[in-house]
Amino acid sequence: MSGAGRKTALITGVTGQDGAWLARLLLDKGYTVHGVKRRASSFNTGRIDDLYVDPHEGETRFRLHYGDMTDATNLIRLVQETQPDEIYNLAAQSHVMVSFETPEYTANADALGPLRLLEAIRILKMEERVRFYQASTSELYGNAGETPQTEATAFAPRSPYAVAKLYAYWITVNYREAYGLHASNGILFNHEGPTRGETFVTRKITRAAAAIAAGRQGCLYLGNLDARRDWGHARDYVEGMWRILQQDAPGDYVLATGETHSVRAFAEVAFARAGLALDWRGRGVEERGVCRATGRTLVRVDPRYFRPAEVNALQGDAVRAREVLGWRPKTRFRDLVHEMVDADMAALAGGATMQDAPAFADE
Ligand code: NDP
Ligand code: GDR
Repeated sequence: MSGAGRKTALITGVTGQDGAWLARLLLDKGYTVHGVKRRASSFNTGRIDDLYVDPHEGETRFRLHYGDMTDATNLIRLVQETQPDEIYNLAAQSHVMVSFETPEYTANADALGPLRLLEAIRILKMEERVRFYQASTSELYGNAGETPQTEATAFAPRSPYAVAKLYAYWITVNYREAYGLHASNGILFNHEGPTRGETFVTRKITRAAAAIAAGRQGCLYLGNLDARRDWGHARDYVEGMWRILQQDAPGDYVLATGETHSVRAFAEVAFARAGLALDWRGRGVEERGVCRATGRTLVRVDPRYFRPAEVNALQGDAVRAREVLGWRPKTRFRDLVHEMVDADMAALAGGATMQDAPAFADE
């Protein structure tokens, strides 16, 4: 622990959706937080700018460091310099569709990245001191034979992303068993919110609903409307991550809402919130969402968004997290969708432009 009994956390992926929520949570709990960010040619700290205090202007418990999951020496130095009590490994190439286009890079960052961090802990002889959290995922289950999925459900990954995360899951378990590390996996089902990346389906839909309602966009193109996911709120899930590392014993936990909804249902709720009632006509590739009021087609299916191998449906059972961690998600599906649409409508009303996420950035 650092000064005044304060705990120190190192968060990789701090500029991402979850990293920003987690940094906020840990700062509120009195932690000193070190975040790892990547060098980029333009600003990439939009989600955490409000947490940043210029070190020239005063004391801060939040510090940023350059780093990359593909750079082992950098990670070793960061662990050594920051001397964390807790490491949250959230950094990853996290887009499933993109992983089909960049499989080798995804494996490097998402599979070998966690290994590099675990090795850093060993090399620095910090096994006794550090607790390690690995951002594992419901994508590990693929098209699981069992519903709902629990910690005991067999893994059957369906993308280069999920295969890389499978390695990360097991190397975390292995370092726990082999070296006695306090290393845990959170097997998190999809979690979203107003700061969700714009190319994941939920945010793509809520941005489009807001933009179409404001007359700034004509139509939304989507892929598989029948895919089903267990969608929760990121704010609730980072609380679960923290609770996992507060346990005396390390372990692996599912975090999920227990509810599943289709992409189509998500779009209906989102468009309705923006004042646009969707009706579906046709099937398969022809399928389209027609606005009941105007008869205009607002959603079309574009096969380019179909995945080479799809995960059809996910639904988690977080009974272990409930019983051991006392964790429950607080946000219901409809409230989540409404919060996201409201935030996107407010952003547009406040002068945001569609150029904030260019059209070619949709996966
Ligand atoms: P995001 O895509 O929003 O954030 C990913 C973060 O990782 C960003 O900060 C990104 O930096 C960083 N990053 C990517 N590649 C590297 C690299 N090579 N080196 C260093 N940093 C890198 O993801 P989420 O916040 O949604 O998810 C957090 C973690 O949880 C990820 O590991 C994801 O796979 C996993 N997960 C997410 C779920 C979800 O529903 N959100 C569910 C289950 C697991 P930059 O900002 O520069 O791109
Ligand atoms: P997912 O999230 O793959 O579950 O991974 P995503 O929102 O990308 O896809 C969810 C489902 O929606 C279908 N879909 C579309 N997806 C996108 N992105 N764009 C579309 O136009 C579209 N149309 C339909 C997909 O086929 C899929 O079935 C997320 C990420 O956060 C991972 O990092 C994390 O591990 C898992 O959630 C749990």
